[in-house]
Amino acid sequence: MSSTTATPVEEHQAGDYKSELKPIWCPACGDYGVVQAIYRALAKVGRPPHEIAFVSGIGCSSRIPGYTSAYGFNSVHGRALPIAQGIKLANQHLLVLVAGGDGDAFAIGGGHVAHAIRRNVDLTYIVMDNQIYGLTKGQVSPTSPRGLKSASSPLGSLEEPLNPLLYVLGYGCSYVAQGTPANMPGLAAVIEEGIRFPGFAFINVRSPCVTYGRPEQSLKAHKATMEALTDLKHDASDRMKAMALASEYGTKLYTGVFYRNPEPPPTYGAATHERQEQMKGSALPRKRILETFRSR
Ligand SMILES: Cc1ncc(C[n+]2csc(CCOP(=O)(O)OP(=O)(O)O)c2C)c(N)n1
Ligand code: SF4
Repeated sequence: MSSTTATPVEEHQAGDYKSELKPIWCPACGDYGVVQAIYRALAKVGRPPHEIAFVSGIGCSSRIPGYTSAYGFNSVHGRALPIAQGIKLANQHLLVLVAGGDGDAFAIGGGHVAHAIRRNVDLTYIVMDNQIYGLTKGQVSPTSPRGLKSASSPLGSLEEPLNPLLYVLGYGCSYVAQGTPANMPGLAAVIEEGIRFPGFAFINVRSPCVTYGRPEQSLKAHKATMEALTDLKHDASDRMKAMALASEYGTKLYTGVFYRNPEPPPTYGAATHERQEQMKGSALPRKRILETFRSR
């Protein structure tokens, strides 16, 4: 169970996490399914909405916090993670979720992902990877396939796509999963597990953009091609095997947990708490810190 659990778990229904705002996504956008899966996962975890903070950047997918009854911050494009880390460190008892698109996460916000992972702040990061910029009307994103014809690449993209799964595994993320709204129970389950995981958890959600995306990224296509990692008997405690499977991003649609660190490292919150305990009763380190600041 995550260190974020502050109060006894209560009985909650998925509907308790729904806000009064009506989503304005295009009809049949994959993000409708993602927000439903998030409601289900939150109900299972059972924390009341006022103990949850939901942070996003800017994009279609980044509207998600507004559709939940948790505290929400639809912030700045690419900056959801620094804001979420600040919130979590200021109030360790809050359950902090972060959401955004593949552009928000891996283009403008790409640098923040590595640092959030190495700090290991206890956050759940849900990326709606539709392999396109949706909100700004269909430009290539970091995960768009090479050759994609789009608003910004009319003759076809010349760039290799980034692999979000390998990216986070490479930086040492301790919980890495993938889901699709084509399999709602599976998606809700990996989100729930990510929330409960003690540390930074990353969930790549292949959420189709029905307006600017490709037909092979539709829910129908996902249903026909997705393969559960449990059916492959994948051992999710094996990081190297996880990386081998993750390297098939773009050709295979695996769902489930790629990697779950069997010995999760201490979270940043736990490490700062320990440091504070060490400093208790000792004026020296505090004095040294103050002297360092004054000498600047
Ligand atoms: C600093 C800044 N740069 C660019 C933009 C324009 N912008 C808004 S959303 C977005 C990309 C949206 O794509 P993605 O993050 O993948 O989310 P999606 O809309 O597909 O869910 C861009 C480039 C902005 N709002 N702020
Ligand atoms: S543009 Fe694409 S991602 Fe945005 S709401 Fe429409 S279908 Fe969804």
